Amino acid sequence: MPPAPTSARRTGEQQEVNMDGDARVDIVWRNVALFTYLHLAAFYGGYLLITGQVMWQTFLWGVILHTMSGFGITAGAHRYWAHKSYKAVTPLRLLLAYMQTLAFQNHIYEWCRDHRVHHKFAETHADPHNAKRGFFFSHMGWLLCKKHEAVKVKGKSVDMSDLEQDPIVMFQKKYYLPLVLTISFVIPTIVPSYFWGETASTAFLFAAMFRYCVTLHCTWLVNSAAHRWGPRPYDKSISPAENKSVAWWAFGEGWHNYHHVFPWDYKTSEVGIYRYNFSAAFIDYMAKVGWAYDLKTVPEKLVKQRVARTGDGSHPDHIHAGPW
Ligand code: ST9
Ligand code: ZN
Ligand code: ZN
Repeated sequence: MPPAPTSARRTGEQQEVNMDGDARVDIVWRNVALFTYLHLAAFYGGYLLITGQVMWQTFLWGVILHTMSGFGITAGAHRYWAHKSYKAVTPLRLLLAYMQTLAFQNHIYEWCRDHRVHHKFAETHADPHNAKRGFFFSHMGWLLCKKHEAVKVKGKSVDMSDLEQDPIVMFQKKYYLPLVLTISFVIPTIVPSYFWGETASTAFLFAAMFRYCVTLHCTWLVNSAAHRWGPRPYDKSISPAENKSVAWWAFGEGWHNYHHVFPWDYKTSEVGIYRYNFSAAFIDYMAKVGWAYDLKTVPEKLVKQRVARTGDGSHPDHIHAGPW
């Protein structure tokens, strides 16, 4: 049999693509329409809240759903599946998969593939939400247009075999649409109307649309704001920064300079210095009850060496009183 043509045998690593030059924007109008609808519905849900038309039980329900979906992304998709920064027993893996589905940020496999490509080729055209293309592109614009060819070509070099062998991930991938519709929209709407008599439309607009939209923006801030603003105590040569506000809104994921330097640390931040790390607290609690184990961290000595070698001088070790 003749050998396959060279181009077909090339891996993403070897193939030449434009990594830094001008990029064409190919808008996907279906997504523009869907996100416009989401934001209009979410604004209306927010209006119902501030005008006192949402029952307190529904408000609490929305907060619980936001918190659960946040942990599904941070402790689940991000720290567990994308980075494998700790191990988890099956009940926790199921809980994380449920909460990640609630967040409706694509299935775990796609979320992790995009995220691994983001780390490997950060701030080149192969990074799906390349922050060099501006705040809006890295925040949400990347979901409104076709991906750059470099994402698809270079993305092939990212190993996904661990997730391909994970039955929970592959089950969720296979049945994603019915799962996400049920878990992220139908259940959040039905529960308030059935259990405490909220109108179905208010439940939908507040607990589904408003809650979903808020969680999305909290997540997207990591790709936009935390890739732009804040000190860089661990590596001054990269754009990801330590952003306290984003850390608050994104459950501890704003300490992004540290995370890009030490992506395997389950805390995604340096212990002792940082705050608002609700996701680390969640994983610590899971470890306490025996559902999470083998939590990976970075030895203090290694962190200090890195701070001294590549930091921008803003680390408390340098200035004895950090900016935080
Ligand atoms: C959403 C995701 O919001 C948010 C992710 C944020 C990440 C944040 C990370 C920060 C850390 C964590 C912080 C958490 C904080 C949480 C706080 C909470 C309180 N590698 O995609 P397609 C190939 S989602 C390799 O269709 P198009 C592949 O062959 C929101 N290959 O490209 C693929 O085929 P298949 C809801 C790749 O046509 C093929 O290309 N979801 C890669 O250009 C086609 O892929 C939406 O809105 C790769 N990375 O379309 C959906 N990528 O998949 C939006 C692609 O079969 N997405 N390939 O293997 C879309 O509609 C489309 O993807 C598109 C691009 C229009 C954007
Ligand atoms: Zn990043
Ligand atoms: Zn990461």
